[in-house]
Amino acid sequence: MALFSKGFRFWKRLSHQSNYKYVGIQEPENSQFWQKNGYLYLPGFFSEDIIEDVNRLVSEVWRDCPPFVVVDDLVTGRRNWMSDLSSDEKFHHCKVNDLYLNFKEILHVALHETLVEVLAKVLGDAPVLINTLNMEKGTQQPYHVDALYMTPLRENNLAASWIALEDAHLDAGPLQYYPGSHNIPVYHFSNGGIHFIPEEMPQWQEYIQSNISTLGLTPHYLKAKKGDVFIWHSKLLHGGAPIKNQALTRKSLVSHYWTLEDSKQLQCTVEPFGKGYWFKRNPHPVPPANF
Ligand SMILES: O=C(O)CCC(=O)C(=O)O
Repeated sequence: MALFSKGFRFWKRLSHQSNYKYVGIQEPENSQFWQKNGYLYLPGFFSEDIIEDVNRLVSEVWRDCPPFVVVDDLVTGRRNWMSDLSSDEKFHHCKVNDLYLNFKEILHVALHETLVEVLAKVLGDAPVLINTLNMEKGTQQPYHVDALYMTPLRENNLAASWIALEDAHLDAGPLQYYPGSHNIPVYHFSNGGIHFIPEEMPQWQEYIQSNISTLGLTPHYLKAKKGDVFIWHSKLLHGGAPIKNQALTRKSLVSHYWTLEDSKQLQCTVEPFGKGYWFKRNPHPVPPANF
């Protein structure tokens, strides 16, 4: 599929259209970049003001702990309502889930007009925002591919955007990724599907590791600046590097997108926002306290 049929002209057009400071991506010959590497890096995409709107919102959410916000506590490994966290737990590393369901500030960035155009090019269809995650610190998440967990109807019909809400120091557990790993043929679990089966993850890891060695792929670490955007493919191997300096934060917003066609086929309720869409659904269920 010719993803970027108009090549560099497309990017120039985008940079003129954007309301935000936009300084282009990678190299002019980037028409093949996505297919070869499985990611795009868009430095200086969002202005300070826009990012500060998001940071202000996140601070207010942590101050007010609205009853509908769900967090994943990366210390206890539990999913919880933010309003049920103890005062100690509020200091844990947490992923704040799906602020997009309630806050326009998140939709404004995750479905920003220019970002939607880039996502539509890489997905070959209008993007549907299916979740968002706000992080204060590095996740230290093991290497994985998103297609394992947010499994799209068709294996390539998922993409993610990562927005730096502050400068990301390399000691703060930066995003790590293997360029080109999205070209590793998808792994099929014992039921024939590509959605993960927890007991079979050691075999998946072995499979990925052996392909990485065969292809000679090497990890890269994202030293992002505030306002930069990084977009990755459903099968790009990525995770959060270990945090070397625990005093450092690494504020970021991660968003995942399916395609409009797949979302309709899956009978998701989708709402338009500009030229993109978002999946209107309930927050993730929270297990009972002693579960
Ligand atoms: O920000 C990170 O450290 C990793 C995020 C991630 O892997 C994801 O949301 O899929």
